[in-house]
Amino acid sequence: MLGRDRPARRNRASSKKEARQRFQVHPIALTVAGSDCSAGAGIQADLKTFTALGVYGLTAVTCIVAEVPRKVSRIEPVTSTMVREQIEVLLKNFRVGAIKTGLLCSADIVSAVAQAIQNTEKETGRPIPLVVDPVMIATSGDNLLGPETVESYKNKLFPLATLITPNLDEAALLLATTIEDRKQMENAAKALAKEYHASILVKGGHLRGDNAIDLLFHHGELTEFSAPFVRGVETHGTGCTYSAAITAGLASGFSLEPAIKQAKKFVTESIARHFRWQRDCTEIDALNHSI
Ligand code: PXL
Repeated sequence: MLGRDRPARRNRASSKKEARQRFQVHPIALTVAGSDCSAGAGIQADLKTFTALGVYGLTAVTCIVAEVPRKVSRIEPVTSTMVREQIEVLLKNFRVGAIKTGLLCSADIVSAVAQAIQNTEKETGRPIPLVVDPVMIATSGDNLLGPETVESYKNKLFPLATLITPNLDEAALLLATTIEDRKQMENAAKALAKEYHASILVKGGHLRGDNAIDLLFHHGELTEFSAPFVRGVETHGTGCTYSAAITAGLASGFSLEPAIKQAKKFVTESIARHFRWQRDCTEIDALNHSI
């Protein structure tokens, strides 16, 4: 009897362990962002990125954008109450390893996101790494936010951030300055880190050069992340993909620098293996998130 019992108990124990691994250890990340119906940016890009990097993705939708890569046609926000409810219900029920924010659309929504994150962290006593991609200006040049929303970011969301990831235009807007070279990029990263007590990754992709260079200012040190600039591809959704990939790394337990290194590689490869479709003499490109 005993002899027959033992392997059965061991089997039970090992299958319990497997179940624990399958159901609890799998990393989870949450994106709080807008829906891009053309699926190159926003929550669609974030989910594809999370999946490619082995992370289960959750979403809280902030707005719906009717658009194609070169043209934003219409943006409609979700109510701030609904945004808050999505975040709270997710954070209470899933063990989220990291959160990112993308397009937040209005000052009320920025404020609701900050409150929802703060409230649940207070309740659970567990701070969650937060990556804020301050989506203010689309690659197409379209201004996506008004000045009161930018103020709400500065006062409510940036103070909660682990990492803020502005591109050059966004960093320049936040500091009311211009950024045209590497030295000015360094100064911007340092100034933003000092102002918001967060790590800052300034993305220099828009500076012309052979390499796309980003600068991280983290714990008083500057680190450069560089990759060959992929020319001739329209890069709608690159910023979303990059910040989602960093968030996936943090949710998987990486510290900041390895998470950024993995993310930079992922985004560069997604651009290099892009899709391209031709219709009526115009081309549409899209990042290819599959690995
Ligand atoms: O790429 C910035 C961006 C982010 N999120 C959504 C967008 C866009 C740009 O168009 O639509 C939903």
